[in-house]
Amino acid sequence: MTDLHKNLIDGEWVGSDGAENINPSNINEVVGVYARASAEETKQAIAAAKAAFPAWSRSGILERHAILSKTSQEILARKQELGELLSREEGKTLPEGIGEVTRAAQIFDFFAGETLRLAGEILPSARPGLTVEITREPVGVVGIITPWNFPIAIPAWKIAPALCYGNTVVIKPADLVPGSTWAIVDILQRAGLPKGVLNLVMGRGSVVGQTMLDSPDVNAITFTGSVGTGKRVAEASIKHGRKFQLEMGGKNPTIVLDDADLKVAVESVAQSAFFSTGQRCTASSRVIVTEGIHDKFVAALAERTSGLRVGHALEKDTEIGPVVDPGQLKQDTDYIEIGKGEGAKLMAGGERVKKDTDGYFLQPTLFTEATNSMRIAREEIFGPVAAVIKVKDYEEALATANDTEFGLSAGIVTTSLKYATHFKRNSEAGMVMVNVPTAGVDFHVPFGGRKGSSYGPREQGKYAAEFFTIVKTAYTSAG
Ligand code: UN1
Repeated sequence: MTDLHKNLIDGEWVGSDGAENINPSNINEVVGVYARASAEETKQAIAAAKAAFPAWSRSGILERHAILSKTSQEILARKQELGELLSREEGKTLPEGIGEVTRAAQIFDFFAGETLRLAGEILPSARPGLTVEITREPVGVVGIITPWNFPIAIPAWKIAPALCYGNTVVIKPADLVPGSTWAIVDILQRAGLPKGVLNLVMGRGSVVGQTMLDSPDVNAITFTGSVGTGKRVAEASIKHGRKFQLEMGGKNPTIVLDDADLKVAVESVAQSAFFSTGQRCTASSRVIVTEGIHDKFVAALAERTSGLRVGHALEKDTEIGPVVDPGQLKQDTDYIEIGKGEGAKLMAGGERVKKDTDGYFLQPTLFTEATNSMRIAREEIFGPVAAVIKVKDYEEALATANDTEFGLSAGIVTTSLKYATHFKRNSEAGMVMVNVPTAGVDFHVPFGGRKGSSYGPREQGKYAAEFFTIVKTAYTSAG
């Protein structure tokens, strides 16, 4: 088979059989062929990571710094090419694809820097004459399972800290979009990683993911994806007594208050709800609007929504790329029917779009007259679908925003310092956005949610050390 991208196991590229990676903007185009690992190959990858751990965990910080820094530089130098690859396999627009690649480079750069800032603490002991040292050590073999919606940023924000703190890695990217992860693994390998430190096993969750979950030699698993799979990761990990970190769904609210700047409100909601085709766990799908601004806001947002240009991800004027695959498209269109059936009013979109190429194009879709008890306001759709809920005042808006099983990101658009301040303190989300979209986060600060959205320590920034290291407390008596 030509053009087969293989798995990386113990420093060797292996695999003879593969699956086609299809472009959702044009389903007649094959982006590439990617090997699918067997359970046996996954076990070999885990064994290789285990064998590589003792040496890598003691490797010098300059070696780790050089590899992560070199990786950042190559990703950045190739951002156009890698951005195109990402947009072709996942369907986000080219500027969004290049933006995500840039973010991946920034993440590697950040963790290259963190290798030089590893620190501990020294405290006097409660017992005179003793000292206490608190240090962080790597956890061991880290299993990484990533979703399809951020094919390069999420692998980067899990691989970079794992390696920075001295862990070895087995990564399984989403079966739908293995290309971007393959590219960064190739870059890291050429940047000088010793064999076995980073292993790539592409393929199915039921084979590769399950083998990782069942292995007693995987010491920690970091997962981003659906709630259902997250629960399976949790159950299997508790059974093995391993550390785990989950980033799952969201049903993120944006509150728009009477005193909001209308333009800021419309842009913020359009961007959070529809950009990246709404396929972000940070997307805003519940728009909670107070009654004084409601009609004006809804009219402006409906106009903006209808004007968004849907099309091929690589075309110059496209603002909204295709849905990723037929399964997600069906989920989106099913929820549009559910919304209509529940009595919400379809204000914009709702239909598939025909283009020159055969792709999964769907109009951004806006419902109004929704209530917070409707399924379209409670369940994560993961598509370009948002529902407006009208409320009386800020107090009702806050209660509605918090009335959800999720708690990842929450926004408010207001010019009132009083309400903005109150919302920052009383929102039950892990990330709060004032006059900015709920999606689109910085790379150097903690990321994560509360309630049903997340489990375990935060990702990103220096807070990543919490998951990727284990604390040791050493007592010394001078003699
Ligand atoms: C962002 O909004 O910039 O899967 C990132 C997701 C999140 C990442 C969102 N983990 O959508």
